Amino acid sequence: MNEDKKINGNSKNEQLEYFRSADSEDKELTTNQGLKLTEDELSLTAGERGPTLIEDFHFREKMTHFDHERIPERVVHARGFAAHGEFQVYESMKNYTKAKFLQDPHVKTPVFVRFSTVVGSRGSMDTPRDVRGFATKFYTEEGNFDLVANNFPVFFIQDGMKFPDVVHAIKPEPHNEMPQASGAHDTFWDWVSQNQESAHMVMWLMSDRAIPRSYRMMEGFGVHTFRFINDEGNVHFVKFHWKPVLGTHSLVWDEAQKLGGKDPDYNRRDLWESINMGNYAEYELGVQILEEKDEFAFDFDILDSTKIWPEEDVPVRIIGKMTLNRNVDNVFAETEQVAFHVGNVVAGVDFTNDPLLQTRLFSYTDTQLLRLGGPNFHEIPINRPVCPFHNNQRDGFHRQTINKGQVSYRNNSLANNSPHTVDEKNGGFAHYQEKIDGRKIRARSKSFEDHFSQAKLFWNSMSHAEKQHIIDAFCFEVGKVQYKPIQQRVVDMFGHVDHELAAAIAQKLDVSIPPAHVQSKVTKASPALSQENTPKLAKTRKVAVIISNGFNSSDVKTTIEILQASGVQVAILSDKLGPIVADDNSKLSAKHTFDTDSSVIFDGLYIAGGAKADKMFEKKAKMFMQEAFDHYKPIGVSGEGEQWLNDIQLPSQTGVIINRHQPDHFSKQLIEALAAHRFWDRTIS
Ligand code: HDE
Repeated sequence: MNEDKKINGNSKNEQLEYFRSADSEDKELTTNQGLKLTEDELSLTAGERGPTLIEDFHFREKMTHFDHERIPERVVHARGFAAHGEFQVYESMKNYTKAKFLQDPHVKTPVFVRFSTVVGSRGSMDTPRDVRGFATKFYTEEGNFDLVANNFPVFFIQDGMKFPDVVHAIKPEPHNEMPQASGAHDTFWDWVSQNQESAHMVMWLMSDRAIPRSYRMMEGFGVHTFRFINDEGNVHFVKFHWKPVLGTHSLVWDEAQKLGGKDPDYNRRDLWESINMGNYAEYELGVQILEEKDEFAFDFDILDSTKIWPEEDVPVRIIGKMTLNRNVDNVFAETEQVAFHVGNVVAGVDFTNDPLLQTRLFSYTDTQLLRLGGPNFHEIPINRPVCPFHNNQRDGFHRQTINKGQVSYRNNSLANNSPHTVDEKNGGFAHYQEKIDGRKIRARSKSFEDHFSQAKLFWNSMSHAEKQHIIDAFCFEVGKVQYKPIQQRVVDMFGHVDHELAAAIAQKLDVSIPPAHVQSKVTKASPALSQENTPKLAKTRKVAVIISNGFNSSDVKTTIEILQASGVQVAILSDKLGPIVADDNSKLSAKHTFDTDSSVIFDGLYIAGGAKADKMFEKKAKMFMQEAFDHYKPIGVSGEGEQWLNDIQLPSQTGVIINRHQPDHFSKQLIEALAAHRFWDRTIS
């Protein structure tokens, strides 16, 4: 194609603006052919009570469009939510890569990021136990670079040949389409127990990482080993990381399940509202870099996608920051139509022979051909590069460009329209010339054989609470399996990881405990794997301030002011919407009620009560308090709130803070408690 028409300026925003349709205020209603219409709500009939006529081209156009308004959902990662933003590198990465967007700290590269769950269908809930997709499209001046990442650093399988199998196993079972968005069923655990290479990934899946509190509080990992190549042609191995500025935080399982009903859009709402409020989602880009000579320096294979490079051994170097600062205008046009491809790279980034990566290179284009209906999906506004693109391709479904002239092939002497190739020195992409010498075989290297050491490393790195969550998750998921031999096989498999883990699950499932001597002998831990060691901030956390008529004005208002000054979001909650009258007759307006919201929506509670609270109010406030307590969340109380707290007699009181007319001190403690996020040392009865 020879794309001479400039779609607009070079920025992605300007480009999208070109395609954005204006609001229809004051416009004449027409058909898609431009015919002005006199009526749009009555179909054409033979008489007022007669049959509808096939002649009604307007009705048929409107209905045909509607009938075709869905496209196939993604076979995995169907449920997603996305936002626009920008990326800036902190310092030039010239020594390692020639990728232009990683050279100049002043350059802002537009990005589009789509977060997703993997298993559930497009209408499923946001908070199942699942891996999350974290796919970033960098619109660089040298073309699009897609970092199609997940929030776990490893994957289920080592070779993409098994991808259809693992996906078929974890998706709803085909005979009855159950369960939705869940691995808690026979086919998944049958598959796991027969594919020991999944052990490490399954540990992550059973951990708190699989139920993120927010897309803004989630790490991202490129998973595979890629290559960086600099101007001199020097090569390094590289792994990509996203580190959320707010730290990595999770829900608890009971909360995640309740949120599925109370607010199935919990994660997308969080991102949408945060961006609208100016609480932009921020992530730092990190790279682990290895010299080529160190390819074989580890006790695992760096081409194996079921392995991490422990951060303590290969430090993550932080090289830039991404800020998501703009919501989409139209979910279908942008989030649904965006087409990522792990093969969209720029000069300076290249692939390795990781067999998982190699197979992904086929799958992504293939899937878009079906989903987006043909080979021209790069012309859809969200997928267009911001730089010009020229080749002599034409035609095909949904072609937008009107290519002119007689010639549609390159190197012609007729039309003078042959785009010329570009050498490497001038930005042309040349594949890394890796020397390959081997037989054509279907086999896997012996260096991929150890499936349990890093699963054990992960286990060793968990805190006491995190380990308990993993045990609980196994008991839930495998407990739902109907076929007893599968449960035994799963327990036996994880007996090769850790005996304590396997024994705890075995007891709950009523299967045999595997022998202790089979467990992995690894004793090392990697502190970077535990969420206990993540940044902890109260900023953007959401607190329900629960008040009734007669609440103590000075306590509550000072507390709210201090919380808001530290970036905490405050939601006034009562038994009805509208003004709630304080003891000094001033008012606060409630925007939330016990009917509209639930404790699981909030990170913490401040229950101030009110002298005029009735029995029903008291009962509901106590229910909120008990549930938040059971979810290990911070709870602040004052006035009647303190009485109610005493009434419910909580077994231990860490993270419960009492305000006795010292709102300054109280607020400071509450902010610290919100930053701590959860109080795992509580005894939950
Ligand atoms: Fe994907 N994956 N994947 N994947 N993947 C897709 O592409 C595939 C893998 C990831 O928000 C599909 O457009 C194979 C690893 C994300 O639009 C499909 C294999 C990682 C997204 C596909 C993998 C990912 C996808 C489905 C094993 C983390 C969502 C729809 C060889 C590094 C992108 C689509 C979005 C989507 C294939 C494994 C990340 C079918 C064959 C490992 C974030 O092409």
